[in-house]
Amino acid sequence: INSSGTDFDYKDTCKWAKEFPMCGEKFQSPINIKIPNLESLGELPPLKWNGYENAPTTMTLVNSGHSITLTGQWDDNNIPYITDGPLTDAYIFEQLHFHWGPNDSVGSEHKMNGNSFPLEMHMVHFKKEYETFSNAVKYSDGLTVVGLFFDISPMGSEALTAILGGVSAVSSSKDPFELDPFELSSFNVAIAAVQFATYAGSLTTPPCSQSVIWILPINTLNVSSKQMKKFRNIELNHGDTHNYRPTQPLNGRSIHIFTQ
Ligand code: 1SD
Ligand code: ZN
Repeated sequence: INSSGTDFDYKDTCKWAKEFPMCGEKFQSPINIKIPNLESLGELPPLKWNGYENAPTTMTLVNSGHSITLTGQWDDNNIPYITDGPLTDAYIFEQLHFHWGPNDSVGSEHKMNGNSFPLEMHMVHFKKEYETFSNAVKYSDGLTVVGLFFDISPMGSEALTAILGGVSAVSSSKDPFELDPFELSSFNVAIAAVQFATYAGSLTTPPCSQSVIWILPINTLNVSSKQMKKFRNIELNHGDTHNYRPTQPLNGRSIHIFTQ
């Protein structure tokens, strides 16, 4: 057990609830999204990405032992945040990280019509009103996570190249690595003009707080086999070879769809 009391592994995720009771609650993530069953949210304003074109002053990649996490520091007026779509307030960018598995048939946390993808990226944001990420997790509307699916394509993704440029430095080290700062807009540009699914759920890792408005574009970005190999070379805690949680029961929640 580490000092923050959040030591866990992916060998038997059903055991998480013993130590982290919220992992056993009813509205957990990830889930399987069955497209034909979705209700329409009707005409929502498009999701708006603000400040994503601003490069941060510093950018850091770290191996948390459960994923690689990218954070940045922006000058006060330049911090990226999202608004609109299903959101009622500004949600400030906190970090992004990835989920993958040992081969291409698994890896994503969410499924679409029962299908997994080899890679899912999570862009974690907290509600501005709640001021910090750690305070925001206490509220049911505290966080919004945009989850992007990646599928294998020989071309791969340029947006991932910048991140993976620093990955060898953190693959078997917990020391943070400073990347040459770059703007995150390549990710939101890649999902312009697509449909999104949205539902209320949780963090997919302990403590599994039910504080997340999930936003999932119903399309995929590209990742090459070579890029996937770099993810699979990352040493995770406890010798884990995957870091996706299995899908959880919907328990009556509705999933809504909207277009931007
Ligand atoms: O798995 C991540 C976890 O690593 C941490 O980043 C947490 C919030 O910082 O979020 C979860 S998740 O629900 O975004 N997968
Ligand atoms: Zn995640």
